[in-house]
Amino acid sequence: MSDCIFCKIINKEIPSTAVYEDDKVYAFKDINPVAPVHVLIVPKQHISNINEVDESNSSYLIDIHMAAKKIAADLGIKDSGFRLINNCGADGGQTVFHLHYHLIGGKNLGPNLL
Ligand code: IU
Repeated sequence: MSDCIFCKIINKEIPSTAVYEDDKVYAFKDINPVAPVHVLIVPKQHISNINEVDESNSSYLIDIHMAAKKIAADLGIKDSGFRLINNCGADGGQTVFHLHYHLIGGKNLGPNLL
């Protein structure tokens, strides 16, 4: 999608710090990290959010989870643990409307989600 900032990041029109890439998924460091590890994992196909996931594109959800596992291992947080978060829609706190999962870790995040 031409006016989507994450599509521009995926297409390298806007720079980012890549952490992982394959033919389906791109992952890069969040510009405003909330923990020592804060990576965004996005499908290369533009999907606005979970509300747009259907039978035709749901395999991206597996691709994203598999990428998260690889990235966590590569960054040394697989065994200590991490959090994978998706914000969906306005009340969910979504600010960029290209499906993305926050992979957060590198410290003890505690039991609370908020
Ligand atoms: P949210 O789930 O839509 O709220 O998260 C959007 C994230 O995208 C947020 O953590 C931003 O810091 C991050 N981000 C980024 O890494 N690079 C950008 O160019 C923009 C947002 I715009």
